[in-house]
Amino acid sequence: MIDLFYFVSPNARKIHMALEELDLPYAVRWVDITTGDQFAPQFLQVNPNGKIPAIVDHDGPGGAPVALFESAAILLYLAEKTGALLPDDPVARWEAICWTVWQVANQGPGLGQATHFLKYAPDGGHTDPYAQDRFRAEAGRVYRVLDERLAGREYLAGDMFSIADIACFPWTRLHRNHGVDVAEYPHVAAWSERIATRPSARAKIEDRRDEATKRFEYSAAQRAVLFPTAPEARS
Ligand SMILES: N[C@@H](CCC(=O)N[C@@H](CS)C(=O)NCC(=O)O)C(=O)O
Repeated sequence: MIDLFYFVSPNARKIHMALEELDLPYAVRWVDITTGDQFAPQFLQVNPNGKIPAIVDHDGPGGAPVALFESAAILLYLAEKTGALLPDDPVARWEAICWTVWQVANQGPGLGQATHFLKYAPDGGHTDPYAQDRFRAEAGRVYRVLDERLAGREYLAGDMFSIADIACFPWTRLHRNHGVDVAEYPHVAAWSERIATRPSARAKIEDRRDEATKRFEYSAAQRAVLFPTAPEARS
């Protein structure tokens, strides 16, 4: 059994998709990152970085429990554990790994900042046009790079659906949040629609957020937890 430490987010959705693709048994452990569950001592033992997703595989290497964090590491772990979702051909395999790492180093951070400054920042970010312009431009770059890679390919590593596709797909479903219309990137749009038909992409986890949080109408207290602007107080 695998514990999936989860909140509604494209990063957590990757791991949910991978577990569904691989048909591995899992239990969802809800971590409300808007109220600070990610800083609870018990959770920090699983992920000292205080972010979801994370997993505990109770049947880890040698049959012992293992805790893992960072979505790329978790995807690689699950692929290695099952011998699936990575091509056997060494070149295609390393291509899949490159695009998985690209996602966590480029697509996730760039689109995350675009979402922040275009959608969540105070006053809708209008007080900070530099940040909005900067990350709208970075979002455009990220979609262009992905589009060029997908031209003439069904999936990021070629013919085979892999963890690289699982890593990148959930973010592209949120293109409007990035100041982007995915239709302007036709290869990304077609690939994303193809993946959206997979049962793993349609699988649902109960959304335990309240209605205001679902609309991303965060209270001052939630903003202080999620978007701190002062250095951490250390005792
Ligand atoms: N590089 C990490 C990013 C994880 C991440 O940023 N998680 C966010 C949700 S998408 C989070 O837990 N935020 C809570 C916080 O920063 O306090 C990964 O790919 O797993």
